[in-house]
Amino acid sequence: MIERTLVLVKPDGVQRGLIGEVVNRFERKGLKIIGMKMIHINREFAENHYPKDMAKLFGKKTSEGLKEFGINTTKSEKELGEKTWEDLINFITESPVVAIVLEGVHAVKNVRSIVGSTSPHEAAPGTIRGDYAHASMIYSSVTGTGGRNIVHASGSAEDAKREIALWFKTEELHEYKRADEFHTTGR
Ligand code: FUP
Repeated sequence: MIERTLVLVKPDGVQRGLIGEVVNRFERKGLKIIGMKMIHINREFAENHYPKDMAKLFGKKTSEGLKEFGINTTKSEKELGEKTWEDLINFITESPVVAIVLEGVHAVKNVRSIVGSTSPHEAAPGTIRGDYAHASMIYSSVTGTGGRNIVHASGSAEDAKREIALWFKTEELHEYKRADEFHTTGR
């Protein structure tokens, strides 16, 4: 049940000086930081992190969002999805990000709870996205600004494995004992 998961402090989080705030939320939960670095990724790297087939999902979501707000478009779902994906790639490569690997019991689920819903306007207060952002994903699609939601967190243990292997070499991940480990896990 001990899992590893990847978190990114995205360009908006880094530019807003929120690195410490983000890191603190995971540290105080008792999750162990086993890898951390700042990196300015290029387009090729970004396309590996956010594979282009995500555009399909974005197309559906964007099209539904436009309908919800009564915005007419001549673009197809495919075009809308590809544009949203393109905006996301431009955003994630605009300045450095901080990549973090966290380890702990059910780390994937714990981290997703702390991060909050993808679209900041739906993220609960108390979560990172709920406390520090408010613009929606549909707003970012309409304005072409990229989804500025401060952090990325792996969606599943399987995604986490793939993402950690992309961002970190084995020797960049560290083993050590946290002083409070016995108290947070009983071991
Ligand atoms: P999440 O798992 O919370 O990161 O969300 P998704 O995998 O659905 O989306 C990945 C990233 O794409 C999000 F962080 C933000 C961005 N996104 C958009 O920019 N527009 C959208 O309509 C949906 C997602």
